[in-house]
Amino acid sequence: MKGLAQMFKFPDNFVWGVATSSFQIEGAVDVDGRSESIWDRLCKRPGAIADNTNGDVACDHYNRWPEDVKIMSDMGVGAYRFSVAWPRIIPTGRGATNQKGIDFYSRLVDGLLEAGIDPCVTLYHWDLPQILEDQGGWTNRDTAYAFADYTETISRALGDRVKTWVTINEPWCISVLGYINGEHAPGIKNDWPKALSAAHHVMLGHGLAVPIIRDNVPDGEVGITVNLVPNEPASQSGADRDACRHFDGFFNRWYLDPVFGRGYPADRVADLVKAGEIPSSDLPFLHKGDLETIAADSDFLGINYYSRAVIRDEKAENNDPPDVVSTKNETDMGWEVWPLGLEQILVRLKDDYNPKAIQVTENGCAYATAPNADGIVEDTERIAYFDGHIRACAKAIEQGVPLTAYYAWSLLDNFEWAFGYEKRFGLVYVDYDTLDRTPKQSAHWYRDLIQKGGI
Ligand code: IFM
Repeated sequence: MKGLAQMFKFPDNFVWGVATSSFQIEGAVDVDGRSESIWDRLCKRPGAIADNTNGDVACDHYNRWPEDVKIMSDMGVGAYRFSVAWPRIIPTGRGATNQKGIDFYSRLVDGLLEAGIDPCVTLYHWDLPQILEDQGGWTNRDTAYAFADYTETISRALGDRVKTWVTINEPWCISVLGYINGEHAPGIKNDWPKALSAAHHVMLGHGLAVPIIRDNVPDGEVGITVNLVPNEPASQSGADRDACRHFDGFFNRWYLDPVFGRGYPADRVADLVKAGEIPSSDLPFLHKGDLETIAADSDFLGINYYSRAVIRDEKAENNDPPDVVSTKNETDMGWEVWPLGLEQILVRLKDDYNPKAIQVTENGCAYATAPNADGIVEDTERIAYFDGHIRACAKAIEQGVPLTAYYAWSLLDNFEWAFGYEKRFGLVYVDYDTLDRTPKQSAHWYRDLIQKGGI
């Protein structure tokens, strides 16, 4: 691998962006016809959110979006990835469109384009209308078709101006955090049949959405975003290597393989049966033709990268001593800072799956830095994190990875799901009492990098 002693210049058309999602920043949960989402409901469950907060106000982006667009424009970003809240567009989940919801995103899109920022829309970033959850949510196959209808509506409304579309954000989180550890909505625990059927219907929704976007946005591009965790065994023992294979099947291949036309990984299905999580290798949710639908020809693969995993089989007796250990350099999430993992996963995607293009749709870190007495937010750890990971992108491009975009997570400090507002991922500090925004030093650093187009 070559070093990067001199400045690495990214391709001229490389997209530098920032990302957010609707529930995490918008607030205004009960205005202009928006209905309840599964996250509004989960926030009401005692103990579900670490700081007992909710998304009622969040960053008040619903009202303050012009200020946020101005901040992005000052930062010089080329693109803004945001998600559309399904409960604003079709409050009943399936059926009548709420024009006021469409109008909000339409104004935002126009504001972005006027500022020279390309919108990138994520259709589903976890805020399912609660009314659909009451009918089984993603465990109900009908939800995939409801998602297709919603895709039709919103891509017709915005497709003349929005050219980049992400169907689903992070199916692993929807499935495992929603139905196994229960920290995410709908907050169900240890139910593998539900987790797998929800994952399948989410992926089916992706496959159904792709041709709809193609029809409504012929000059657009569409893909799914998966969160990937590169992994390596703590030692070369059979036990650690097998645990690593298991982890990779569970985290990465379960989503990548079907999207790339390979179906669900057989070894992972066998693991689930062996562990008694599902009764047999028959996957009852899998209908004829589904795998073809899920493997819809996309324009890019979106990946979200935060950290790696070092895998140890803790149950193995007389296991080899570990020769790989995680470093203690961790963010406030307790996630190891490991830029090499981003380079490795990008190269692996090229080698194993050969996507037409890859976009890093999220990468970022939580650190609690607040403004100092002079009002400056000196978030040097965040700068170091971004620097390391953008260098990793550069090295991947040098190795032939078709990486076309990088979106920093996140534009603003925001609602970090089950952690509430305690974890701050923003390039911009948000004072949750006043809702004032203060760009952190990392925002200035990112602006300079974008201006230079290299690192
Ligand atoms: O905040 C989340 C985002 O919603 C999805 N990807 C990971 C981020 C950090 O946890």
